Amino acid sequence: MSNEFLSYEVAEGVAIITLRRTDVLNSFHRPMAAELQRSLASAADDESVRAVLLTAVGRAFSAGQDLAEAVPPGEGELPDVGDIVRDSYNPIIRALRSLPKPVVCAVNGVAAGAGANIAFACDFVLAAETASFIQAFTKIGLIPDSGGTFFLPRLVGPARAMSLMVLGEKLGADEAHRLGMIHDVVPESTLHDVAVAFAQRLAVMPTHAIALTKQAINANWTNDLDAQLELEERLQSEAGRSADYLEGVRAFQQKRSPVFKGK
Ligand code: T3D
Repeated sequence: MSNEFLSYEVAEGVAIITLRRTDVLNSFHRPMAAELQRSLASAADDESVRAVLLTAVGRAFSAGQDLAEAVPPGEGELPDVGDIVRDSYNPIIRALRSLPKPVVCAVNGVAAGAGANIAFACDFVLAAETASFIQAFTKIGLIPDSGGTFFLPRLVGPARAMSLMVLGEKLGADEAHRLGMIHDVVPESTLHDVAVAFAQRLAVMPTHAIALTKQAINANWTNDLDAQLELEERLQSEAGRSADYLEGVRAFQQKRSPVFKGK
């Protein structure tokens, strides 16, 4: 797979996707969004991949939509920004949530607009101490997209979500962690190594059970209790038929560490 605006590599069961459009703070234009969509599809299809790490180089994780693409300089007809949301961001958010493997996002700097909400759609967010999150949308007269209006109220409650989304103030990594929006905060110099090690740890866990857990978490956002209990019953049956379940129990009985194959 050849990419121009990001890199994709697989090592030790982890697909590492690194945004590399540093001159515009890794903001997304259609070609970079398409490359991320393709990379997520590859990670989903590749059996050797058991965890995904999404990160970036430079001083930002992503400044969201490339505003030069959204509103080209000069005269002329404006593109329908709803088309950009449909083509660029919605497929990315759907891919992140349906990917049957854990996705770690390592936020190395500012994550603004769609950049922030792509991070919040991942399963685990690790942030550098110096990272920050901004719902930059209202500053330019837009509404939060990329799942922001779905994830943020669920992460922090509707009142706080409204403040974040309407006021568009910068939220530091420590505060995001304190509010329960992200998994952890680490010193900037260690972020990459910590994130790779964390993704590698996930990659030797029972991948299928993690995928089913993710499925149940996705469903909890719309299910009532009865529907969720029924889903747990069905998914637990499926997990109980996996080789990893047998291995987990055998390893426990034999007082050794399990060797999970992800199936
Ligand atoms: O199509 C649609 O619009 C619908 C989809 C919407 C999804 C969205 O994500 S909407 C939100 C879009 N993002 C923003 O509005 C954020 C804009 N950027 C900023 O607010 C700030 O740049 C940051 C808070 C992210 C960082 O601030 P700072 O002071 O650290 O950096 P800077 O000086 O503002 O930016 C550095 C360079 O990156 C600068 O270019 P220059 O002057 O060095 O040549 C700046 O223009 C460029 N840049 C930053 N963000 C974007 C960008 N270029 C294009 N698009 C950007 N989003």
